[in-house]
Amino acid sequence: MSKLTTLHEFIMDRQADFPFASGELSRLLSDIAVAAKIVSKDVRRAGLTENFLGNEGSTNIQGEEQQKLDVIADRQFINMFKTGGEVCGIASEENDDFMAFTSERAKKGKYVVLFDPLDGSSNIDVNVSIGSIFSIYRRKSEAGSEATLEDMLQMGCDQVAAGYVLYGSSTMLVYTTGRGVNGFTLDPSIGEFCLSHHNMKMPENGRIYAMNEGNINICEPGIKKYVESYCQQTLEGASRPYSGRYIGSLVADFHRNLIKGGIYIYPDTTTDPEGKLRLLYECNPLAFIAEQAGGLATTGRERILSIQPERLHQRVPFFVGSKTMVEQAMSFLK
Ligand code: FBP
Repeated sequence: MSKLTTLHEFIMDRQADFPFASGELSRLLSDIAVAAKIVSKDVRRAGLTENFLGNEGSTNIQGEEQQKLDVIADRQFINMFKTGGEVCGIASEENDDFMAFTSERAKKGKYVVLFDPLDGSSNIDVNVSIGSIFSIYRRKSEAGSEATLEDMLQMGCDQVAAGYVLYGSSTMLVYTTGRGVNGFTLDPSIGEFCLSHHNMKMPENGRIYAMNEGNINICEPGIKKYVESYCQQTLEGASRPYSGRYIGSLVADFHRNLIKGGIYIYPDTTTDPEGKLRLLYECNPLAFIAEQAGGLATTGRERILSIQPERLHQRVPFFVGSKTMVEQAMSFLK
């Protein structure tokens, strides 16, 4: 039987990859794993626990109804970051403004974290896979001072680490520090994330496309043409038509395509001219993972990781997945 490698062991082993590492990033990644275990417990018991399902009765800055579990997960992660000592500030989907932590210890923290505590929240009450997404940067402001907006609005290519947690048939944590992508499955019997997917590579091509086709008539003609005359076209020996698979949970759709090959598209539409998904805590972290696994992530026209953010909750069109498929889809927009 092969030796189980826990996430903690893996992080400590990989610390040697960073000559000047002082352990803070390792501790921060371990903190994220602990918060993920707590959220996983809450998600898996949601149907049994009073007050875990349904709306919170408030809306976030995006005008979306907050689910109770959105707020619970948000609090778990914020509490972990606030008390860990490595993080000086955060921004999350559920909070209008960024938070600069004010304790002397936190102000010395080297990192900022931007995160979506529970992605795909419209699927919580119907027991469909959901996820958490995180993006980590080194602060730009002086250590010891309070975190600033400038610390939050950094380009995706400057991320030091990013990842997601998938609450699916099992709970998985997938992350990168810029040296490849690795996946860990939570073994509830020992309460540990264990290495299950080493050095993940996204297949260069695939035959799965994921898009909310309910929007097909409100997105630009190039996308309609790509879906109808390319993805859905029957062509002998060309592994088409593709299979349409849309879970409506970004993390779940992304994870499937990471393993099997495929493309996920959430374009800009006449109703959402900027697109729906948020650059800082949905698109940048998944783009970092996609590129590290050999895939591509663009707006349909430009590389996601090269966009200079201007606002915390900025939205962008999102085309992510297997390299050949994203290039193909982009060719229809030219
Ligand atoms: P949040 O749930 O975090 O707001 O995420 C956005 C999201 O739910 C993605 O997970 C998903 O891919 C997409 O929106 C679904 O949007 P739509 O319902 O318009 O297809």
